[in-house]
Amino acid sequence: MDLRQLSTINALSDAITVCEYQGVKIIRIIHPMVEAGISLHGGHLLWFKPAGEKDLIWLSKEAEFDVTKAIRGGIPVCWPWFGKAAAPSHGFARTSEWTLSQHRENDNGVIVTLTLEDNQNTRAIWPHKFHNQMTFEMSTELNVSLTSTNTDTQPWSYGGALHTYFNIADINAVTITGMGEEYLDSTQAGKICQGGDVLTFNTETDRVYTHPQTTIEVNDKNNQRTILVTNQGHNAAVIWNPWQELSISMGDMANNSFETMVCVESTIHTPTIDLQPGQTHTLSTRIAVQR
Ligand code: TA6
Repeated sequence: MDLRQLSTINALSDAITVCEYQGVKIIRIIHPMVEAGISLHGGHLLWFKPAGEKDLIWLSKEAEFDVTKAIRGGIPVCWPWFGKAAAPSHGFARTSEWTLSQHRENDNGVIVTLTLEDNQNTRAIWPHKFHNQMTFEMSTELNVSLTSTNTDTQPWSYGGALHTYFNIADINAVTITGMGEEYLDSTQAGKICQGGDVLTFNTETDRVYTHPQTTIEVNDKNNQRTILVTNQGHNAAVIWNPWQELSISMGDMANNSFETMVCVESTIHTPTIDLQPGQTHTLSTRIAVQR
């Protein structure tokens, strides 16, 4: 199914419509500067394409749209923990229903804001009160920010990630710089390792880089472009490609689809962020193309 061709169930403005696929509501943006789609299930950006550019974000052709599962590809919101720190893996934000709270547009692009607050389901998993706001600023660049507020009477702490899947021409020709040298290797039980200045791929790669530069550069050589990923509010950058064997084992990824994706994630890993009642923290990622 081409999600971009779904029929409209509600037009919010000239550029913004709501459509639905298998019970999942999608905010669809068709604007002279940008095309994008955002699922309310998960508060999850699905596609992003500035005018005249190839898609920047990868979405699995086998992605499952099921309100009990996370969507494979796009930008999953991992919150309030990263990975298997607790269950479910990567937290519950990516399988929760978010609310559209604001949308604005002008000649330059579109801004969409979604919110997620604690409810009976979230408190059964994680017993805290919170208010989360996701803001998507979409123009020639994409700026995604997740602002978390402690609305409880007790402090709590959180981790997570904006787990962006990038669309690349060929993983064998991709190089990444700016991720720093030290990483925890998740394929070796989190062993602390030192890498070089330039990361290339020829096997499963699952790393938590502990001292990334503010901007990480993904050289998508066969698309003749460099994707600049500028993160803030993070303390790590996770880089992931499952390679062939793991892709084959995953029901929501085509067997060879690892060749055209790589994740570079704005991550709160260790330490997690402590928020006192009323306090706020923002995790963000800005994605731009340089030619
Ligand atoms: O961010 C990397 C990672 O944590 C990997 O370990 C890998 O499992 C990936 O995320 C996908 O996780 P998911 O729960 O979406 O299958």
